[in-house]
Amino acid sequence: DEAFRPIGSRRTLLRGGGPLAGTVHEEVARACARYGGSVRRQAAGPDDGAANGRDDGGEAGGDDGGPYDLVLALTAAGPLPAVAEAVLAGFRRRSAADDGPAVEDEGIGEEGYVVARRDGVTVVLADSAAGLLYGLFHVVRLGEEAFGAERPAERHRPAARLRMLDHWDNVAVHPVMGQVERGYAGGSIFWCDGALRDDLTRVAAYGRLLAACGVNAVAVNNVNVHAAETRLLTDHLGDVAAIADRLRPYGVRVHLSVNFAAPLALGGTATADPLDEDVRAWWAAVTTRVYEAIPDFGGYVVKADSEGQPGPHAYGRDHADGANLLAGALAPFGGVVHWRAFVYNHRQDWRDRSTDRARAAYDHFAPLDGRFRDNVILQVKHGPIDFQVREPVSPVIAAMPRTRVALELQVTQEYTGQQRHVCYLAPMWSEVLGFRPWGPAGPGVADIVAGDVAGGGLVGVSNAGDDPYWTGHPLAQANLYTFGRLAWAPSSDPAAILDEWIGLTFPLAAGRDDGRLREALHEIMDDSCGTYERYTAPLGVGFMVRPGHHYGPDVDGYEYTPWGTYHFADRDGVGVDRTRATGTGFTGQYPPPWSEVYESLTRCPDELLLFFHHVPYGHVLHDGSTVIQHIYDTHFAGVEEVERARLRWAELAGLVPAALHARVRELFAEQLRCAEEWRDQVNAYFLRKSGVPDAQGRRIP
Ligand code: GCW
Repeated sequence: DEAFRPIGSRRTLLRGGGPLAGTVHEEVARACARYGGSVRRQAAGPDDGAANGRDDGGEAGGDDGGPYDLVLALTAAGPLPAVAEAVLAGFRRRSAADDGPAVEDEGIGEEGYVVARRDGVTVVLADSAAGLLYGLFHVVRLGEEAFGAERPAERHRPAARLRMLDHWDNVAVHPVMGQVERGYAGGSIFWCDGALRDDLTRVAAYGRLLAACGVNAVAVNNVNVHAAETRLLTDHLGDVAAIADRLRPYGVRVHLSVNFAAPLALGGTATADPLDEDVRAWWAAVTTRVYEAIPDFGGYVVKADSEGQPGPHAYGRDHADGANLLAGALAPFGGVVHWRAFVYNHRQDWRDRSTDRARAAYDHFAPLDGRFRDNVILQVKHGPIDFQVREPVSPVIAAMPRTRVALELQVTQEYTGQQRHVCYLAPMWSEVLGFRPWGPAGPGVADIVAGDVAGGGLVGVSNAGDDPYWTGHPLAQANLYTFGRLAWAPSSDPAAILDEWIGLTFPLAAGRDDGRLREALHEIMDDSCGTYERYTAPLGVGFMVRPGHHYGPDVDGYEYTPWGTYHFADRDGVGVDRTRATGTGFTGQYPPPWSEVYESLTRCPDELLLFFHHVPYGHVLHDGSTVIQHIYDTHFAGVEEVERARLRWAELAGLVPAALHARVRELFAEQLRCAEEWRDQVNAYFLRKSGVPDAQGRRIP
């Protein structure tokens, strides 16, 4: 709320009707009530259902025609104040000149906005009220700067149309996974002990938070759909509708994870076979009722034939048959199916060297390209395994030119410190988004998933819960914020987004302390993901974590299990041979040049060496170090970095609220303990296996 001060202390005119413009009005009015400014609303124009020129303004101010410091206006809201007209005309002239004559009619675009400052007035224009809301948050981000020097009209539009968060929240507490699967921020904001929460205030606040980040869709239950959650589709649909009502004012649509076997499980049909007529009719009828209750419902999310979830394979059908069944039910209403590509054999025999979990998603889905209906979105985890801190980009993303593909990122820190460690994930995400599967001349991942209408967008597994700081670790909020900002503008610089987050989260301190807080937070967070990588699994090896809960080190924890995640360390070397020449052939799932780069021991990037190759401990990396010495050096360095960050944080007492400072201080103590544990286990393990001592003679237990 503090970040609204520059707006709340000024005079605002809002032109535009309808519920979302109402939200903008409430936001500004609330800030004005707090900081002494005024807002006048004129709900006018053909698309807002209000009488032309109707004026309900004046609650907080009562100005009669200005002057205003800020004008927020829908382009269709009838005659605009002169300054807004001038900005609009200027924008149209320039966009015509920039992009060629065809752009003249294009307008500002769905969810987009134009922001400018002219003749001492800050102007935000949008074609839709959602754009107006995002424009308001743009002004909030600018702060005082928004009311300073003149600014030429700038247009902002989201790169991806679908910017969604998946909640792995269970309705009923799961005996193993609890209320939120892989949740590290307390309970669910939606569900508690088997039911919808009575008080949904927090859900509305979440909608507001998401709009500020640019997120516009939320799936409200876990992709592992158990018995209680299956019924959200039918007799508990009212709960979903209640959540949708709270999120709608912030432009956030609700999606639901569904059980593929729901028609069978709920007793509606004798089978869940996707080609069965009764099954088709069941989904059609159920989906019609969903849209009666929630007219702007987003669609279904499905984890099928994966880790024990039911799917089309039981009936001899494939994923396209399964996805198209649900897509058919949703199509009349404009809904989409997010069908997850996270499909692999989790009952593998570790003795079998030919089966490679990394290959699985491509092997299952690439042959189906072209078979999916156009309202199916294939939701692909960013790496071929499972959200490890270092993986190559999934080859599936480049393998499905005739399928809409969404990129799935894990905002919740299952494998990256579980919100007890500081790990700012944006640099990793931005590397993924910038990866060019066909080499420097081809499109990047961001172009594929966010691009035009054919893109499936970005999906993040949410890290938010009912914790007072939303995300357990207060600094983990930056990951939530950045997820939304990168989905909106994938080429943004992670450090610049972090800077925005710092300004919005600590507006007073960030403004008043001469940059001390900003500087320290950048030092602590900018490369924290690199630090995490250094003290955990080296060179692209993954899953050296404690089985089950996945926190802390256990080098051999998954080595002889059915999950298909191995490092194959022995006395001579370490790594997984995924080459075509001598290994599992996974490198062949990439187009050139990467199929060649990854195949080659000399060209493979160091950080992925052990993902693609099994090498001796003495193998020399590009920087001249050996694999074994690299393991020792990075593990010592990673822990030192954590210790430095911890001390840096200690210096910030007084610059941030005391309780927040204490929470992070406690978490740093745990992070340091855990990082030391990682360092010592990994170093000791490889010293014992290899017998090669540390060149620097440091103590390895
Ligand atoms: O990362 C793994 C998690 C599971 C999760 C699964 C998935 C929801 O350990 O908890 O299940 O991925 O993405 O489906």
